[in-house]
Amino acid sequence: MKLFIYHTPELTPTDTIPDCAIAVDVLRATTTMATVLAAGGEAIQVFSDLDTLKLVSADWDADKRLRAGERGGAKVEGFDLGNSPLDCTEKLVKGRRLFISTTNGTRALQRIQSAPAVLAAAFVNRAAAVNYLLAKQPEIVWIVGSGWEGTYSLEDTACAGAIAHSVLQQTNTPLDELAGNDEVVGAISLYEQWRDRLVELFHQASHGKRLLRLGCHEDIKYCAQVDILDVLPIQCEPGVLKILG
Ligand code: 3SL
Repeated sequence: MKLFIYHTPELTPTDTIPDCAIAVDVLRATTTMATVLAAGGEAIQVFSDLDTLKLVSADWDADKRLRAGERGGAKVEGFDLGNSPLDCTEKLVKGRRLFISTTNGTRALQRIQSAPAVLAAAFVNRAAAVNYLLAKQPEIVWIVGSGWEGTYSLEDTACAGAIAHSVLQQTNTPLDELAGNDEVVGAISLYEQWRDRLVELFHQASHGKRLLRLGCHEDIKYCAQVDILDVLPIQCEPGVLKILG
């Protein structure tokens, strides 16, 4: 297995596809997706465009769907939800499909959607993503951070590093064999430096600061928990993710 990390969708190559691609948006889209499926959501369907989301979801019974829209960290008017994982209780999401559009996370998923295996990972389900890689042994794996509107995000790179670090430890592979690009080495170092202080790291991050300004302290604490959800959102048709199995 060779791992490649790309900090943003914009930095991801357009001339090849990997065997497996993992989108990471720790704050907060992929954390929310894992949370919804862990709480019994039927599926997640992602959109970069809010109008297309409204159009497609209109074909679903109102009690079988939830519409989540986030822009700039805030809930979009007229949508059922923004992008807080803490709003996604079992009572609300069980049996329903989440139609979601966020500033960056859903764009990252769309950017990699032609890969044969597409996963959504965050710190909350890091182990589930790693277990998938260890079981399936895809040859070329991309981990794509969502960033913020084309720029680097500390929290996504730290999570990519956490995935790479765990694969490295569990396979005893030498770093230079596993690392497909320099970003992997940098991301592992970032994770190692902050692994016991993730909330503090998120407070340093520009998007963490944006969420704090919006009052999302509890979201940040929730998103910093590692390996608390044993679920892996995996794409079953373009733009639609479900739990494997
Ligand atoms: O950028 C995104 O896709 C979102 O995750 C941003 S937010 O955390 O919902 O503000």
